[in-house]
Amino acid sequence: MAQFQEVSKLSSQHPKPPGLVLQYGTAGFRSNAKHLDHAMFRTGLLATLRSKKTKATIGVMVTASHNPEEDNGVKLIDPMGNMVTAEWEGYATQLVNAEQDDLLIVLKDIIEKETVNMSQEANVFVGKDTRSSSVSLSQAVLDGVLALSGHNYGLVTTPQLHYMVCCQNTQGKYGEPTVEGYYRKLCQAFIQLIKNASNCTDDQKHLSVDGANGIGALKLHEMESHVKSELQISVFNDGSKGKLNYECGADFVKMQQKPPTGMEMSPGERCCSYDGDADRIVYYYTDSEGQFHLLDGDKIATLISTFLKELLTQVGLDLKIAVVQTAYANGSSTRYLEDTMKVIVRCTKTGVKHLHHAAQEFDIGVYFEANGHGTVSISETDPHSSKRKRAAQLLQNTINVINQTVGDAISDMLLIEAILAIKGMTVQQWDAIYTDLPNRQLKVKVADRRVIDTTDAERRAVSPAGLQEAIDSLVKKYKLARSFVRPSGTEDVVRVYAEAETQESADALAHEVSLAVY
Ligand code: NG1
Ligand code: ZN
Repeated sequence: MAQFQEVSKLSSQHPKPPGLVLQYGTAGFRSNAKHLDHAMFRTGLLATLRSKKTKATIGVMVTASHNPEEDNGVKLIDPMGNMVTAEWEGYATQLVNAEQDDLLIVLKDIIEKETVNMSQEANVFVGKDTRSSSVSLSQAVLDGVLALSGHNYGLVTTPQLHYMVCCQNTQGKYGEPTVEGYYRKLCQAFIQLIKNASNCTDDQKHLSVDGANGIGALKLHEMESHVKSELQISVFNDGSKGKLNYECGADFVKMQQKPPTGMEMSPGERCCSYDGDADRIVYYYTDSEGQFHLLDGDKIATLISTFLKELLTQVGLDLKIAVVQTAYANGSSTRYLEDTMKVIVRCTKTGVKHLHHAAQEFDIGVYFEANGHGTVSISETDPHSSKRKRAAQLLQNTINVINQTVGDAISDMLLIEAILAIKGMTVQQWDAIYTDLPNRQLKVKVADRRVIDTTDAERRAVSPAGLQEAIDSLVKKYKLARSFVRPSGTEDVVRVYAEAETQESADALAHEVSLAVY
């Protein structure tokens, strides 16, 4: 077939380095950008097949999120704006790792297994972040999208592409599939929400944002006019000087537990950081003693779920709400949510697709990874079926400000800003809801990270033999301690997490556990 000849011809322009093996991990393929040209081309091919199979628009986002500028990556977005299924992740790995001569065989195999109708039209949305390598790599994806119906959105945040794919596949029900439509929907809802805030001072309307020198900074500038004077944003690390994710961004701030470089902060001032593709956000401030305070994904989930729970009581609809976390959630947050707030808390494996899935089991599922990646999923509900008009309108606007397809720094930021304003809450008061247990995360390089296998939402190791017992006996030495290890899905490392009553104990425990991993 002519189609396959075209694949052969184009794939020779995107040859696979012999022997190179890549894995479709937690967030798609991710590696040094030098190794990814063939993976991009082939992901483009697979996206076309997925689109034909689902008879819907599929997204392909070129980004390596919070990784260094030298890296890049690619992931597929399914019709409703969520992550692609596990089966198709498997196909992606097979297709990308097929040696050059076997490419057509593997491709035809997938077509046969999935009974893809090759005469069906395909539609693929492609987006990229601001990395220098994203230009040629997204071109490689487009080469792979054989059907010329592909739509190249150019520079967008990851969650914007998820949003637009969902809008396209719901015939506009979720919104208009354009970046402009995205700003309009979210910002209009934000403006409506903020009307419920009385006595908001200009100081409270100001927010400093660290754009991680990435796409988020660019998009914030585009959004500014839509929020008018209701939110005054100062953008730092906007890409004009610094390097992407270098000593800045949400991952740096969360891992280092200190402010990003390139940011001017005065004591008590509310600040936040995005990551390189703007799907994560963390907040922070320094107090008058110069002490740094981080408000991570767990604090964000707490704020949002508290607000929603109160709102549901006001609306008077019987809806079930839950918070979904991972093993990385701070123990204090879980305790507060379960014991004080009395909401259902679920723990899943790392990776937003797992959280998203668990959240969908509830009418309202607030899900956040501790690193600030998360959003709220809301089942088909009609707030206006409530007789309490004002509360119903508040809930409707809250729903509209949320990007339900995936974690989204811009949408989360607008929601958090609105909640703080409505509740008349300062960042210090928000921080004081509960006190984080001191914690430490470490990375350990091992010969083969796959020897570590885990269970119980990654909280316990089942192999290698003896490792969990070793961790258990180390944990026993410290008060309020907890620790676990798991292989990373995005880097060639094993991650170690420890928390305890004091920072010294958390540091010591993390160190001791990392020695046990060798
Ligand atoms: P891995 O490398 O599998 O730990 C990291 C984050 C995830 C998720 C993905 C995708 C941690 C501990 N892990 O995954 O939460 O965000 O990257 O970006 O933060
Ligand atoms: Zn990201």
